[in-house]
Amino acid sequence: MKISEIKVFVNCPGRNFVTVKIETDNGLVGLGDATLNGRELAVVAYIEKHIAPCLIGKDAHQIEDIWQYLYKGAYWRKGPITMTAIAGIDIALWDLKGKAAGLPVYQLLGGKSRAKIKVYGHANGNTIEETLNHLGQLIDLGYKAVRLQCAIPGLEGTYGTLAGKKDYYELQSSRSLPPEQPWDTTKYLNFIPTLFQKAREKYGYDIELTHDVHSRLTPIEAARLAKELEPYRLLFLEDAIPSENQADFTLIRQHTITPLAVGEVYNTIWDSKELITSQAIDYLRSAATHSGGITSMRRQADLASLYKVRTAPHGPPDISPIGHAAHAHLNIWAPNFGIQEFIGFGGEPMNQVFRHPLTFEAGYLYLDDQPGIGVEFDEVEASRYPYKRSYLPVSRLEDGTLWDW
Ligand code: EZ4
Ligand code: CO
Repeated sequence: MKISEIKVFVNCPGRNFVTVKIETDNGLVGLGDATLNGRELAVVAYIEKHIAPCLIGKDAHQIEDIWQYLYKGAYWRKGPITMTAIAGIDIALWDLKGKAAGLPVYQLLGGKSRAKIKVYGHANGNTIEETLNHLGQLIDLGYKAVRLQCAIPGLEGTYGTLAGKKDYYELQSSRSLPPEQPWDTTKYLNFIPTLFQKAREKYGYDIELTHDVHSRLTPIEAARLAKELEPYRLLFLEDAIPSENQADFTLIRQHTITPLAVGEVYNTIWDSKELITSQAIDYLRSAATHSGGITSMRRQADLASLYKVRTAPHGPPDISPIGHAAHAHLNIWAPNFGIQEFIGFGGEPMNQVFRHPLTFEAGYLYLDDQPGIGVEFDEVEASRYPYKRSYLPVSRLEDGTLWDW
């Protein structure tokens, strides 16, 4: 099964997605997701100009060797552009191997550890009342776990509060430049515990709740928030701090029993190695699409399992249905799977461009048995939705200081 062609598609059927298609001399086709939100075209060039020429003629079955070739062989290891490009290729190769074997990818990983995949949704609002009404709607839909975000009084357009709107939050800007959002840590810290207090008063303790700080606090501020949230028993607090310094999590840990989750911007196992082995975190949120594909995610899950860290892959709408399907295969296999972030694919035209094997029902995702990853990509339909340059917002303090995000 020799690689005969590698094609890269960039489309915007609601969101920008980079889709990798590998063709082989025996007529099979494998699909991978290589979408890096806001920096998509750098990954496209990396694959088209630098990776594709090296892989033509190679045996598509040699997934591990190709992964090592692209990681070690480039000399320039790690980094989001490289690892998203490797991910796109790696996911497509697993898809091919599954199709060649006539088996779903989870079977190649070792089979099912569970029948269905628990997910958490997002409840958002401009006020606590709005957020709690949204939470109520998700509980009615059967969600067992929900992330709560709410606009902070005095801070317009806080992260996550636009999720109900069609364009989520990055494509909201009418200019095609990064939107800017204000930040104030004091206002934030004074407000968030009340959101969770009211949520528990209204809905009790059966529904599991999380919150995403989006890396805006310092370690000691994060420790204070995590401690103040203890009475509300979060499933986890996500991205409490930026994590260039992995040891910072130990400081938070020493102050609180609120479980900690991090990893959506990680691109290799090295980014989380100390966090896992020191048991400073409870959930690892790295994503197949940004973290070197299925080959790398399997390795991360296995390391995490030794230290009682569970997997909770990043599942935003800027990961394509191919990336989500890759997660579903990993999640249904991983003995230490925790929970998957999932807020749906936004209906048409997404579902026409990507036909995927996932069904949401009552708080769980179900994965259909199909060979490979199980996604079909309609190139003709996709070509009707050209790429639109778009950016994530940036965050500034009132005095103009650029802030973490
Ligand atoms: O900001 O996917 O947990 N989810 C998140 C996401 C990320 C975006 C970045 O592209 O934090 O909404
Ligand atoms: Co997040």
